Amino acid sequence: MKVVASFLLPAALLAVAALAVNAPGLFPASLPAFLSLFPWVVLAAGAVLAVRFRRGRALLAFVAVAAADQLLQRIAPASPSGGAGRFALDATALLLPLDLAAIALLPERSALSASVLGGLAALAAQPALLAFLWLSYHPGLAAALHRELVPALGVPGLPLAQPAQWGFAVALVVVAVVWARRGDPLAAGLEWALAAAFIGLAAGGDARSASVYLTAGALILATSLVESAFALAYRDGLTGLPSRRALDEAIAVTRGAFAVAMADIDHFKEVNDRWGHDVGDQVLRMVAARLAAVEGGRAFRYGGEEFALLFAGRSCADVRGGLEALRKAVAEAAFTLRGGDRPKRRPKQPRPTARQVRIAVTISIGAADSGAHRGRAEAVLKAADAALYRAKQEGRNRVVS
Ligand code: GH3
Ligand code: MG
Ligand code: MG
Repeated sequence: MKVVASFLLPAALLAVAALAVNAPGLFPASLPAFLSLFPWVVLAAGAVLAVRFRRGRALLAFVAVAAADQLLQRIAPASPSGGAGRFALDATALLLPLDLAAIALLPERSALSASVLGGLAALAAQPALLAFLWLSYHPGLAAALHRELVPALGVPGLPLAQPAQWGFAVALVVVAVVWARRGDPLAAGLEWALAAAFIGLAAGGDARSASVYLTAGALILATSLVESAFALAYRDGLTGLPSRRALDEAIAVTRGAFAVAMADIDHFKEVNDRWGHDVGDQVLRMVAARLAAVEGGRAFRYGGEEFALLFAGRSCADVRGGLEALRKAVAEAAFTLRGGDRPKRRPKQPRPTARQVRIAVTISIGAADSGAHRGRAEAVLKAADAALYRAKQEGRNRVVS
């Protein structure tokens, strides 16, 4: 799913954009009319999504792309080889990647925060500044934007001037680092939007075909926005496991028999009370990682310190051994806490530091299967919960089915 969202879909959208530019005959004759409306529809829908999902950075990115698109379409075609048109093209090709990189670096804020309004003001100031620079006529500046500054550091023969090439190179690296470090779907969308803008500007086509690529980039950004909202609804942010809602849907689409196990951390309140909530969170993550590795099943965070395991095509008898092994593995695991002074590399001779503590954690598990409940999901979950209750009553750290 992740691969589809972050690679296949963007690549497919870019491929369609490339076909629309290079082989318009493949499309209905109304393609040009569609393409003249396409940017407006995508950018407006993107802006609405960004405001609705409270993604201020995405809103800024749509505005930046829309502004670049308008500058290219309205000014660049007038005199593509020199004069104001050339200046507009060079300046846009330099500013757009730098703007998108700066947007990626911003912290996420809701669409109407002060920093987003500041960003909007900065974006609005850019065309005004460019117009001022052009009208006050600094020929040196216009020429510098188009010059080959260091012959060895550029791709010769690209229609994109060297400063813009550098802008794209810097932006692609910056956004890729943000993507890798924050695991941020919006950064993934921005990286693709940059790639699309680069193709559009470096392909040497007219402003209209550059616009097709820019808008395809904005469309990829909009899909990454939907993807991140989807992840919010179906994934638990703390443990990375799918959420209870995802479990409900997974059961609903399961055909045939299935088994469900409910796992609950024993005396977890005491862990919180004794070591603090942050340590409790770490324990939750560690338990979640072990549950996620269960064989033949999928783990979900059901809520609080309670997890669910779904085994499609299995009965209680089938999964009992695996659950027992899981319970044992958690009980025997030494949960070593990460303290602030924990060494980055494992020392040759481990020496306990003041903040290195081991906490004993156990889980109780209750399991039920669809056989006894004619497959009714709610009843199976209820039965697993009842079995979990019995496991607690019987002394915890055990599996009951
Ligand atoms: P039992 O063995 O009967 O399950 O006892 P327990 O203490 O685990 O159960 P109880 O339901 O009394 O307490 C659950 C605790 O889990 C209370 C709540 O503060 C804590 N908890 C729930 N969600 C989180 C979380 O996301 N992070 C942390 N740190 N604690 C959480
Ligand atoms: Mg508990
Ligand atoms: Mg509980």
